[in-house]
Amino acid sequence: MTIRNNNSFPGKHGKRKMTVEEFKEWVDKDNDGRISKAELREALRSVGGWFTKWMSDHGVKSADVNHNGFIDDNEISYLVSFADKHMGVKIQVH
Ligand SMILES: [Ca+2]
Repeated sequence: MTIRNNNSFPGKHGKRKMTVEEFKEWVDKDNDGRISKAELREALRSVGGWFTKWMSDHGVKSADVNHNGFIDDNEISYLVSFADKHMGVKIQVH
């Protein structure tokens, strides 16, 4: 397998870098513009994260400032440090 671009997931190779837009595109599977616990959990799973149920609960709770159960566009910045710590993803904030 040849890795030609930065679309491969890290693990042994360090953190994956992406912009907020790319992060959203990756996690927001149904493109409804917000991230649910299930979507976050799926993303965690795809990077081989542990305790994905707990982690996604925790991630959404910590970012969901208006407590509607989803991470909206304006809350996604709160996920940056979570993604950094728990998903091996370095989100580049402009
Ligand atoms: Ca969504």
